[in-house]
Amino acid sequence: MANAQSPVESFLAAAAQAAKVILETVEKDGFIHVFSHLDADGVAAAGIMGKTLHRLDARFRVRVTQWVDEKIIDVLVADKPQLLILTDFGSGYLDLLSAKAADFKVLILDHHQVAGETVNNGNFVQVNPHLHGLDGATEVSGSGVAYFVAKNVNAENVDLAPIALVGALGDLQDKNEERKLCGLNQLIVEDAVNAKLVTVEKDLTFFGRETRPIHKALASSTSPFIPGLSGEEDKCLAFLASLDIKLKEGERWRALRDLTEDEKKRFCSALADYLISRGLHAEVANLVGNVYVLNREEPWTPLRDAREFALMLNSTGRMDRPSLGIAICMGDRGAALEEANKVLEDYKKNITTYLSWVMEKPNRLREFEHIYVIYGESFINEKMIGTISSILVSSLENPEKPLLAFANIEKENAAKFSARTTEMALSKGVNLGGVMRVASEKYGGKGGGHNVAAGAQVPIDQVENFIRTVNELVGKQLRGEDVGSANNT
Ligand SMILES: [Mn+2]
Repeated sequence: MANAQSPVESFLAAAAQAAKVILETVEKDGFIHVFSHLDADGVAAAGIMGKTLHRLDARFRVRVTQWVDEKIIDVLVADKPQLLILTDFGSGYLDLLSAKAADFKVLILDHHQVAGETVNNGNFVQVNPHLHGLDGATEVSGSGVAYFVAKNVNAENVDLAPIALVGALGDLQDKNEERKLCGLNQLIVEDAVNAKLVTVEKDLTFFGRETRPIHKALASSTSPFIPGLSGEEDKCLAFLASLDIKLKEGERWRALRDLTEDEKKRFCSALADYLISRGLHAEVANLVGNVYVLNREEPWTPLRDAREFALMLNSTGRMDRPSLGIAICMGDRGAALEEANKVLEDYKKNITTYLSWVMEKPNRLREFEHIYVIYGESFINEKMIGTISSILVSSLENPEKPLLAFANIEKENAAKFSARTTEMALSKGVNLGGVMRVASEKYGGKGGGHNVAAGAQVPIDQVENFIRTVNELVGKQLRGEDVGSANNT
């Protein structure tokens, strides 16, 4: 770096520059179009931007979608916004944006790997940790980037810090010791704690530990995903009974917080044994860790625990109801929350159905030399494929192999792939962003992403070729060979 700024300082300077663009646009009463990704992080980012613009009394509109493509950009620029803000995606589509939107003011607030060039006419401002030597996979999420911009717009927006943490957890950025958030995320944690909005506790990381019957909390665990227990309340009941843990106090179901220290120890060590007996050693570390409690939320709602909040946002995006998630991020606790609760329940049912479907027959989850592949084909909804691979990646027998999952997108005659890597594969040099880009482009598709999580879309008749190539490329990376980066410049 040419100047003496630290990476964090130069990132924050970029966020301040983006804030200036927003303020200038609002001052001229310009129309602003916010466009965001539909996962939990993207919905959180949309909520943060929505709230920020609402507070400025700006004229704006928010839309959420699964990806950026030519058709979508055509629609966006047809609105003739004075400012187009992309959150939680955009950096992977710079060439496309430069070709289609060069005459528009564009803010890209993203944390994905950067691909292509921004048009050099002063119209584009990009805020992305990768441009400052910071890791976008673990140190800050899309909603975190949006948060730093929002905070520069107005210090009052510090109250959106909890939403940025929800987004980071939704993107699984807590893959650190004791499931802590680190890097720029840690700065957001400090903001939230200082404002008394969030408390950080160390406990079992299951959802509903304050409110839910223990067997239900256990059955709803997807991080870790515990084969044989996750999604299976009956088996969880039997498991707890075998540990001699009382489930009820009189008529009332006990929650995890009601367990005595001794019971909690017994429960944890039995779960650890269970995971180890299934070869899931790495998951033991995920049982206990930092829990992020949103102090102002009602204890019996899913919004109280930041990870569960993230699951709810994800559910609204994946079930085609992202406006509910955005409304909740912007502060709605009435009808939107009530409706989102229903969406969340449906979503959980879907996940359980898909997971048991995958495990039911061996040809649905196939093992190759260097990777696993879930053949979701037309059974798994393509919007759920990323969720399913995130849940299952750390539960497979060989922790060295990344997991690919795909589902067909019938109307586009394409297959959508989602890839997730394990910590072990990552430490041995696997970078899925590069693999997905190189392999998909070879077969007329497109792809890219982070080193730990990436995606691709390929023509349906090229699925087998694509899988074969991904398997080869991952093998090469494991041998230390370079296969090309996620960035195609
Ligand atoms: Mn994200």
